[in-house]
Amino acid sequence: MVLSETAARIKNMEIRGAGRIARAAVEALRDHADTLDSSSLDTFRREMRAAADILLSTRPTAVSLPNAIRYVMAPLETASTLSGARQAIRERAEAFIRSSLHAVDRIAEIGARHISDGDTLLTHCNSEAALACIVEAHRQGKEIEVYATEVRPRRQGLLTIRTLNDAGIATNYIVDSAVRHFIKDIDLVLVGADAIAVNGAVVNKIGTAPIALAAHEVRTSVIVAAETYKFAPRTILGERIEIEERDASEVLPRETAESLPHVRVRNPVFDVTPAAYVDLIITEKGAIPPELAYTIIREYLGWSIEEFR
Ligand code: RUB
Repeated sequence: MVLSETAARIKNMEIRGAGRIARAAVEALRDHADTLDSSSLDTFRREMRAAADILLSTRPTAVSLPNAIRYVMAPLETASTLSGARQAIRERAEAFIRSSLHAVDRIAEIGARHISDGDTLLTHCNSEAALACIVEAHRQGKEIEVYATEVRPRRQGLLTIRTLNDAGIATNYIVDSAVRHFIKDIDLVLVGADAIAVNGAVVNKIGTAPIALAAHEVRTSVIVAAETYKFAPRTILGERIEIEERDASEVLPRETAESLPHVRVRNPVFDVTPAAYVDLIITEKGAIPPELAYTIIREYLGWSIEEFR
């Protein structure tokens, strides 16, 4: 698949979820590097940077995308030959994909430890990392039940209930607004993340923040399953994570919207859950309280405050 096709599929959400987006982008960069017929190293650098920009412009919130691209493109700066640069990009891309898949497996093992026999869980959206924990707990023989939300407007909940059903896990499918009604029956909220700020705030699918608030009210734990490359280094600088707002037609058919000239349909697709409403973040390096987000950025992503000076 050519790079522009991957970019289009990420933009229209055929490829979605922060982890999958990062792996698809990295694969596209690898294949692009392999097929480019550049006349010099400088041209190759320019063409690769232009390709990276196309991928970066697809979805603004999932920080896994710029983190993965930064990792794969780093050898461009240091390579001394065109073939060396191409080779290094290929190696890094493959290493990223391998470690990303391995991270999900590790998160599943660690996350499953936080799920007890008899627990009723609630998950929102469709997170590969969060679902891996749930499926692993079930595989270990823990008797669990799950509430999965619909996730308006794109209904990612349908993907989630398919996975849970296929794993043989007892699942309840509810509309997003039913969360507060059921929250008292929930032992643990388990979700994924598109980005985690240095202050431990978690950016995930719209509706996560009110779920965390409802959980906080009844003292139900909220756990976030997220690979280290979901942590957002630039938040060290105070940079805010952009919240993507998608087309209104995802919420209301265009003709209906056009018949209501005084109505503006808003469609932000992520929200921010403050660290105070998050009990634990499970990464492949271990479980941390949200307050320790900076250590992940420094130790595992290799970004330190000095880099911004
Ligand atoms: C997906 C979403 C997921 C995170 C984590 O939003 O919010 O919870 O991306 O997913 P969208 P994963 O459907 O708009 O991409 O754990 O699979 O990376």
